[in-house]
Amino acid sequence: MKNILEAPFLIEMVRTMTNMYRLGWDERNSGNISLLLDRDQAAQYLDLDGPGRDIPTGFQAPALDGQCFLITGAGKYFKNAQYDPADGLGLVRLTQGGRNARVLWGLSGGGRPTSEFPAHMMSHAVRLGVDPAHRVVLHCHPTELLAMTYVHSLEERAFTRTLWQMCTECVFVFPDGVNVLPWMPCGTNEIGQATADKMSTARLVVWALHGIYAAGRDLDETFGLIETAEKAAQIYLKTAHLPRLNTITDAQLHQLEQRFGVKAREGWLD
Ligand code: 2HA
Ligand code: ZN
Repeated sequence: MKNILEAPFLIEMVRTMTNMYRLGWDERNSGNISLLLDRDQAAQYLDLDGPGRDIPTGFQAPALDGQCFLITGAGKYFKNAQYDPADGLGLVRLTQGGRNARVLWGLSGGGRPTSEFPAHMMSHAVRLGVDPAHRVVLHCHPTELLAMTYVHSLEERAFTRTLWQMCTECVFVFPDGVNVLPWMPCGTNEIGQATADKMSTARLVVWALHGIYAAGRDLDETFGLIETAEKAAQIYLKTAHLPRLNTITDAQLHQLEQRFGVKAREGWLD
């Protein structure tokens, strides 16, 4: 078996967490990531069918039964992942139709999967139905997007259109737009199901007055979705209190659709 601390998926995960911490998106123990692993790749480092510590999940995810995930640990600080990955992260295999998570590596101090495990697993199941190449769910508290939810309408089309108008790249980075959940208590199966439902039509789901969820095919792409939306929110907040003299028009957004071969969410451009 190869050394898992040298596995590209683990190194990339730790780099992503460190980066997100430095951007101020993951204060204290906030934020969580889960990465669906390719079985053949992960089997180079661990016996995926071997024994492990069993943790009841409190939910079901039959579509993900037997799948292995690299996940962040509940209460762990993104800041510290680089110093002790085996404490802050875990590699788990879902068993019993998702009702159990078997820890095969990591969560070394007796830790548990992220408190947002339900939202992650339910979102993976939905996104895999939309895109078989889907692999990553990522949650964090990006400052500008979070601030925007206090001062902007939470209506999804309006929220998305504002972001699309703030940076030329937005409409082709997230043509499916941004869905928005009203504030709800976090860490529950209810917010997990609500998030997963929203994930059926967009890869970005804002949790009003809390943060954001993103889904994608790899860590870079998923991180980049949030990075791009966060930049747009920053421009919005820098300009919202000033007279708007110029804007990217819907006609120009249609030009971008053609230029980059993407289609904006049906009905969200005039
Ligand atoms: O992991 O961010 O939403 C802590 C959180 C909960
Ligand atoms: Zn959070």
